[in-house]
Amino acid sequence: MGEMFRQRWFLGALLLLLLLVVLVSCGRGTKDLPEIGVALSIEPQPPQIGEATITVALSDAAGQPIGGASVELEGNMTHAGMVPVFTTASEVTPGEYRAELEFTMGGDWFILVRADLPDGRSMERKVEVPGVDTICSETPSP
Ligand SMILES: [Cu+2]
Repeated sequence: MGEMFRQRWFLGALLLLLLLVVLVSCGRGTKDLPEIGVALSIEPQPPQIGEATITVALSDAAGQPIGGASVELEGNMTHAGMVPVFTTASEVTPGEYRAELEFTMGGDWFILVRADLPDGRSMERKVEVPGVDTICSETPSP
C-alpha cells in the first residue's frame, strides 16, 4: 500500500518534470533581443488586402547591419479563427531581408519577425501593422 503510493507519487513527479522540460524548450528561442534593431517596411503603403512586400532590416547594438541571418515572418491577427500567414524572407542586401506576405483580410495585423542570428542567438519581435485596408474601402468587420 505505502509502496504503491510512493511509486505513483514518483511517476507523477516525473511527469510534471517532463512537462516542465517540454514547456521550457518550447519557449526557448522565441524571446526578444531588445538591442537588435528590427525595421520593417511594407509595400504598398498604406498596407492593403493582398500580396505585400515586407522588407526587414536587422541591425546590431552598434547600428551595423546583421547579414547571414535566417528570417521568418508570421502575419497574424488577434481575433478568434484567424489563420496565420507564414513566409520565409531571403537576404537581398547584407542585413536586408525580403518576403512576400499576403494580407488575407482587412483590419489590424501584427507581424512576428523570427530571426536566427549568425551568432547563434534567436529572437522574435512583434511589429504592429494596424489598419490593413480593404481595396474598396469597406469598414473592416469586428
Ligand atoms: Cu483576421
